[in-house]
Amino acid sequence: MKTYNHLYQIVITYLTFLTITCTWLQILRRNYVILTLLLSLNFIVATPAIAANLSGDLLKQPATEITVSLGNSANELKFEPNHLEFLAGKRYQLRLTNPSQLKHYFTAKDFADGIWTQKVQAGKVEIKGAIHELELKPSAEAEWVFVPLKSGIYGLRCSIPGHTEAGMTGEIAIKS
Ligand SMILES: [Cu+2]
Repeated sequence: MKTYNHLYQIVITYLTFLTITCTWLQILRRNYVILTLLLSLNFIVATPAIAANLSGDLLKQPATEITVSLGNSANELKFEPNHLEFLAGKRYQLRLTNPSQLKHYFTAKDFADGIWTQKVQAGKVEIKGAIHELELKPSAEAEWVFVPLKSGIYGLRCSIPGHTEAGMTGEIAIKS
């Protein structure tokens, strides 16, 4: 009877040990999963953060709004204003409007090469990437969000035949 009791105790101890080990394994496994999940989340969060690092601070900057009118309601062939000034490293939102009955272009290729375009928004469409020229139909509007990079004085014109010749030109200065 004593031997039996002893054996019984060994079995109980063994079972208890097994239960504890299993619970620990489960906890460990669960923690491991959580840890992996956290690491994955960290990775997901970190990757776009690195990608946005270059422009991150600039994107937080409130954009300075400037409006340029392409032509006017009297259908005069000119930009209003025809002289624009920007500071390198600042964020701008250039609003382009066309209050005339004619189609116009905002053509400033060298200026466009000297800036970083965040986006161009027109209606419900948002365009990202390099933009060199914008066409605005009568009563159209577009918003150009960018950061000037290269200082200089750049030419602006409307490339509709006859419009540049008629004086639809301007000057854009980027100052450092
Ligand atoms: Cu024009």
